[in-house]
Amino acid sequence: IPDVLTPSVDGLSSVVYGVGTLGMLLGIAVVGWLLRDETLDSGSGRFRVLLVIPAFAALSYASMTFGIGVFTINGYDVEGMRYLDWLVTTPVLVGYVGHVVDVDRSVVYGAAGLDATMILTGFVATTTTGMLRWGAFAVSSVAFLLMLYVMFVQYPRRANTTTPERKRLFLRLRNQVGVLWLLYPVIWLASPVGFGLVSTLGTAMLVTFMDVAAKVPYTWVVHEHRGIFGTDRVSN
Ligand code: RET
Repeated sequence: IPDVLTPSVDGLSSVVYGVGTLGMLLGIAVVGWLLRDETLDSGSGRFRVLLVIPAFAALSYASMTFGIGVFTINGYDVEGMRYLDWLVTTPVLVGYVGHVVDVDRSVVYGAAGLDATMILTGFVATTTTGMLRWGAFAVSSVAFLLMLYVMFVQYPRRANTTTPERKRLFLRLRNQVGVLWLLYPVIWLASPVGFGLVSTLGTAMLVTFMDVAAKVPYTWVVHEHRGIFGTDRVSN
């Protein structure tokens, strides 16, 4: 049974995670500052909810900085808080993209469910060995591809509100997810848990960079377009 409660993280990775924590907090601070003069009923209230994404990640990164939730299994260090962060926040990132063009709830939940399946089976791949590991990796990758199919094919087809502004925001967020997220399985394969082409520290740096890049600009982009949620209410 892995010992989850005893802090164990090497010094340099810990520094990288400290930087990740600051990156998430800085992202929140910038949006908070940009919103300083806006009241909650100006349409930005709806948008503010998204700040839970970098906020949850900041907590997760702070934990990892101190080695909390890090356990060693099959000889690899696994950050439990990272998977918890991904499990909670990535379905929100994916679901919100559909919400922007007012896609029916069932489709949004379908995409979010595929995303959660991808993260859970990815966690299984990370913490097991042999056939189970590669089977779980394959299932996770298939869930990822299906999720991209929903975002790229079903979301546009099922959009109920496609004003030009909504469409523009939709495309920016969706394409960001479609491009950036493909690197995660590549990094996993290159990391010590995969083929060991990149060190533990290198993996920590790459994933930290990716996590900040996937979360902080996302909230900035939505912030820029927050006007679409003013008078024009989303019905679903
Ligand atoms: C894993 C390994 C198994 C195969 C696949 C993966 C995909 C992970 C992804 C993670 C995205 C995380 C984000 C975090 C934001 O902060 C689990 C690495 C497909 C796509 C966007």
